[in-house]
Formats: sequence, C-alpha cells, structure tokens
Amino acid sequence: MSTASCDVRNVVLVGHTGAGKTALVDRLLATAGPPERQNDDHQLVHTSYVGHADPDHRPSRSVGLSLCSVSHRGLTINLLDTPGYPDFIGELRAGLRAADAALFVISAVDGVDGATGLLWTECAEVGMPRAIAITHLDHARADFTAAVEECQRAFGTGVLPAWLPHRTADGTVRLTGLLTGRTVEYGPGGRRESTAESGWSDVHHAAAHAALVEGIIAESEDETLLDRYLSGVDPDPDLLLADLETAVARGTFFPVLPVGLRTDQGANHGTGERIPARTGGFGSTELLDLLVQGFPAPAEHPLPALTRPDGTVCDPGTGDPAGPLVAEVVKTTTDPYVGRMSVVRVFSGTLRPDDPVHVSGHGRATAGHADHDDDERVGALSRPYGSALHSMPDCPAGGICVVTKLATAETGDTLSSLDDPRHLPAWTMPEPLLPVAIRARGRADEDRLSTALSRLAVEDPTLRVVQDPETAQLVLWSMGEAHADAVLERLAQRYGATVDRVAAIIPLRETLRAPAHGLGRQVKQSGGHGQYAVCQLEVEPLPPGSGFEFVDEIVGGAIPRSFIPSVEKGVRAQMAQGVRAGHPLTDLRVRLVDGRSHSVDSSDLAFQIAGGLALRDAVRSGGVVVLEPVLAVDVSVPDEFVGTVVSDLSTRRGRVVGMDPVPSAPGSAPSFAATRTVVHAEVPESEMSRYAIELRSLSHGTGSFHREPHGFEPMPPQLTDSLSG
Ligand SMILES: Nc1nc2c(ncn2[C@@H]2O[C@H](COP(=O)(O)OP(=O)(O)OP(=O)(O)O)[C@@H](O)[C@H]2O)c(=O)[nH]1
Ligand SMILES: [Mg+2]
Repeated sequence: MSTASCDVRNVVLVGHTGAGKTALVDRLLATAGPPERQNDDHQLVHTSYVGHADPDHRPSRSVGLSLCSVSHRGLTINLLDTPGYPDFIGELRAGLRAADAALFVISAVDGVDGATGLLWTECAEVGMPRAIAITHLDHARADFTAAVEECQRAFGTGVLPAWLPHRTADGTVRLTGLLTGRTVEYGPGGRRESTAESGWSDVHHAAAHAALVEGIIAESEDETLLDRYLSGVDPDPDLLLADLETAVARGTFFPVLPVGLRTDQGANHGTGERIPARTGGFGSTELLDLLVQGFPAPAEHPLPALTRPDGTVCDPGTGDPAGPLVAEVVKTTTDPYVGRMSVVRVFSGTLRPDDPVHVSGHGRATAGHADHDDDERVGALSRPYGSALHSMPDCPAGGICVVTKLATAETGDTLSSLDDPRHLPAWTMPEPLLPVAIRARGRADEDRLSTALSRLAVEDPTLRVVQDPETAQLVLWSMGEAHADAVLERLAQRYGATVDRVAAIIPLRETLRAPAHGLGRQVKQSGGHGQYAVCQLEVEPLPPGSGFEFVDEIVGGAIPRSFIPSVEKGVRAQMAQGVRAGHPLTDLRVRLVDGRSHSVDSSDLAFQIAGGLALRDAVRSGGVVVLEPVLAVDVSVPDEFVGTVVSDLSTRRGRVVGMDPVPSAPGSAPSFAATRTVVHAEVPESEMSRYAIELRSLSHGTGSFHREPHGFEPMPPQLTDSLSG
C-alpha cells in the first residue's frame, strides 16, 4: 500500500549552525515512530550520506542535507535537515526545493542572524508556510519570551507563541497551550497531559492567550469572529485551531514552539558534552502535532514551472499521482555500501521501482554542468529512518524517496516519463567564489583525481572544477573553507585521491614602459644553407585592453612581402613567451619599419627568429611594466554595510566606480528590509582570492558578490617582485 500524498508532510529544518536542528531531529525521531512499515522487507543499511546518521558517526556540524521519515498520527513526515553553516548553501537550497514548509530553528541564546533573516524573506517571497522552534532554553541566559520578541522584531507580525514553557525547580518542564489552555508536563517519568486547564489565571499566560487569539482572528476569513470576540465571547478553540491551521498553511501566521531538553537530561551548556540523542526532550509531540495539522499537504503547495524539451512552457498540473511523472533529484551521492543513491521529490505522477525514466539536466552549462538527456531505469525505492532504509512499493506525487542506481542523474535533474519528457527549471545557486588550487600528492592520486572530481561535481552544484589553461593549475571553486575541506575529505576517503593545497598562481602580463626601437638580426652564413633576416621595429605601448597591433611600413621591398607575416609570427610568439619574467606581453603596437633580406639564405624561419629578437631588443631598451588582472566586482549588501564594504575595497587597492540601490522585496523580514545597495568596483584579482569569506564576516552573512575579468592594469612596483612568478 502506498502513502497517499495528503498523508505526507515535507518539512525542511533551517537555521543558524549550532541552533540545534540535527539534535531536534534526533528527538523527533525518538518521539515519533518509524514510518508505517509498508512491508516487512526493510533493508538495514548504513545510509548516513542521505539519512540521519547516528550521533556517534557524524560530524559535529552537518555538511549535507539529510532526510529522515517519521510517522505521527498516521501521517509520514519527511524531515529534511539542512546544514546551517553558510558554505553548504547548496544543500540548503536542495532542502527548500524538496519541502512544502519550513521549520526555523532558533537558539534562544544566539538569536536570529542576518542569513536566517534573508532566508525568511526568501520563504516569504514564495509564500512558504513557516513555524519557529526555539531551542537551547535550558541555558542560564535563555528566556523564551525574549527569544519570541527577537523573532517578532526580526520576522514581523504573524509570529506568536503557541505554547509557553515553564521550568520547575526539579527540572520538569510544563508547557501551556495558548489556544486551548491545555497543559503538558515533561518530567522524569516522561510526558504527561494534565487535565486541568490553566483558566488563564496567570497574567502572563492570559496576555499571551489574548495576543494569539487576536492574531488568529486578524488573519481569519470569518469576519463575525471579531465581532463576537469584541462582544466578550471567547471563540471556540476548535474554530480557532482551524483558522490557525489555514493561516499557517497560507504563510501568514507563524507559530512559535519551545522545544528542548529537561535540565535532568544533562544539558551540556558550559561542559560541551554531547546530549544523549535518543531522548525525546520537551515539546517534540506538540511540534509533531503542528507539523501534521498546521503544515499543508503537498498538493496545496504550488508546483514549480515546467517546460517540454523544446522549451515550451507546459501546465505544471495539480500534483496528481495518476498524472505524468515529474520528479526532481534533490541530492545525489555515492554510498560505499549501496552505490549511487539519489533523494528524489516526486511532484506529479508516481515513481515505481524498476521504472524506466527520462533523466534530464539543462540550464547549468555556465556552472560547468553540460546539458544531458538519458533514459535509464530506477532501482529500489526507500525511505530513510535514522540510518536505515525501509523499502517503499512506490512513491506517489508529494512524496520524497531514496532511489538507487540512477547512474547518470545529477543533483537538480528532472525525472519524467520516456514518452512525455519534462524539465523543471534549474535552481538559482550562488556562485562558488573561493578558489582553492590543488595538486595530486602522488602518481596514483593523480590517476584517480579527475574521475573523482567529476563525480563530486555531479553531486554538488556549488562546486566547480577548473583546469586553468594558462597556469595549468587545477582549481576548485567552492563556497568557503569548510566546503573545500569537505570536498578534499571526500576525495581522500571515498576515492582514495589525496591532494595538497598549493598557492594559486595569478597570471600576470607585461607591456612596454616607453616606446623603443628594436633590431633583430638572424644572420648565419658560414657554410651550407645559411640564414639571413634583419628587421627593425618601432614598438610602443598601447592603452590597457588594446591587445596587439602589427603595422607593415616596409617600402621598396626591403623585406619581401612573403616574409612580412613571418616577422609578425615571430613577434607574436615572443610576446606569448614573454621577455623579462616570462609573463606574456600585451597592449603593444609594433611597426615593422625596415629590414634586409638575402635572395638565397632568407627564409620564413629566419624572419620569425629576427622578429622575436627585434622585440626582445625593443623591450630591453624600453623597459617593462608588469600588468595584473583586474576584476569587475559587484557587491550587494544592506545599506548599513556599504561604508564598511567601500573602505574594505579601498584597502584591496579597489576603485569604486558606482553604486545602485536595490529595493527590498515585498514580504521581507522587517529587520532585514533595509534596502540593499550594489557597489560596483574594479579590484586587482590578487586581492580578491579570499573575498568570499571576508565579505561574509564584514556583512554578517548578508552580503553577496559577483566577479568578472576586467582586463589588466599596471601593478604597483613595490608588489611586482613579490608576485612575479
Ligand atoms: N543544552 C542544549 N544543547 C543543545 C540543544 N539543542 C542542541 N544542542 C546541542 O548543540 C550542539 C549543536 O546542535 P546541532 O543539532 O548539531 O546543531 P545544528 O543546528 O544541526 O547545526 P548545523 O548542523 O551546523 O547547522 C549539539 O552539541 C547539540 O547537542 C538544546 O536545546 N540545549
Ligand atoms: Mg546539523
């Protein structure tokens, strides 16, 4: 029996690194059960690459998206745990794409950071339903009310607590439901529902209850509710609950829940010890209730736009399990035991084991992923519970499953039926902007490296592998240090390819300092077939970006016409080779003004050599200027950081050439609604190699930038020596 799509909830957990997302999934896993067994045939395989790894076998910071399916009140909840560290934004994007609703996990100690604010705005733009779980409430400095107020300041109206926590002296946590007045106690004996209602005797509770009721009424479509409330009738909690659920599903109301550990569960603040993972903690059941009742079924979530292979837009449909197959590879990876595994979100139709499917990936060519279309057969379908896989008979629209054996599928690809292929649009991914140059350690490493890197690039849309033709260096473009480290670790552990980081070479150029005359003589006439070529050049520097100009000013046949191209060829070869420090020469005008030839001994080769010698001669007398590559950089930051960014760019020898305001998007989180400005600047490339990391700290995680080559400019003489190479 398959799970109907109305019985599924797809929820992505997002928030700052260390906020407690993975720990919360541990507790939800302990509270809920495994998804209803579809059959007895469940494989127990280690799947930490896509599933929820055992706490003892995972890094302290999540580095990838993980999926865990749990069951609660007869529904399947697919929990997509994302890494909060900004380097792994590609995994976060994948989680957002696969989910229908987002749970923001906020630490009561650390609060809301800029990146989380931006993410909220992004969810608001697409009307994604959201709720907030407050963690780390066992910390001495933590205060639930203050944390809620911070969320309200950051995210705006519609953020209201649904439960209030109270911790007693013995460590028991009592939660009061602000809608119903029900209380639930989490003590040493576990969870206990109290039959006594609070009756709103507590002033604080009464005020919070009133705020919640008024908030729901404000969002309600039933206008009589407000009249009745104003006339003193407290509305029926069931009606309010229904309205609350509608408002949550519509993305206009955002309930806040306290979740966490009882103090008797060994809170680790100050000690750094790991919390026992398999304890339910408090608030888990209430949170699971909210996920199944408040968050929408997949069919209520608008489906992404669809096109046919010829580019025509087609109706995305209604997410009908009987409709045409449209599914997306949200993540793909290679598990040492299971082989190729892909996490797939089905948007329409039904995916069945062993089905032939059309796999297509388009629109990512600029990011180094060539367009591809292949037909292949899917393997087994399963859902992960913890680190074990449970097989599934099929996966209808709305579901998420793990598919094995999809050999050609890349992260972001679309799966559709062979006779009716469709494409989902490519995700918008930030550019990888941190270059890391690497070199294989030994011969065996080198042999494995290219296959390993191409496999990793297929899995990870935020990784770009570039073999620089000029410097012959292999450069990994990554999102940040932690991302680069994770890639290098995978290279070594999964593919046995060990590499060393090396200093990245910035390719330089040279040009002539002052106009100069050059004489080239290639004269060898002692015995046998000789060589005879003489040429005279007038060489002058041109403005940056002009490139190379060759002017033939030979009159009277001093050099035969057929050898003039030979001189030019020789000059060009010498320019590419460089003269002084081996940097190619550029921005020159070379005028061939005179020369001599011999009727027998002159040849193409002799004039090529003479051309090269003449250029060397001119460079010797005119001197050289070293040119360095300059980038055109567009930095986008909230207005408050513009001053910091501009002064930082000037310390990088950058030149600000303009600024443009960018209006904030509708629905922005209020604290992050300040308009943004794009600062346009020209900055030497050598100063920008670590900008991806440095801008993040300058702008508190809210800045982004784009870089493009912008030619070459003279390098300050004091830097020439240290960088020439
Ligand atoms: N005392 C206490 N510790 C917590 C709580 N929630 C999480 N932790 C601990 O905080 C640390 C970080 O928690 P994680 O769940 O790994 O954080 P995360 O949000 O998944 O972080 P990333 O994976 O980097 O995004 C772990 O040691 C947890 O055991 C909490 O409510 N109270
Ligand atoms: Mg985590």
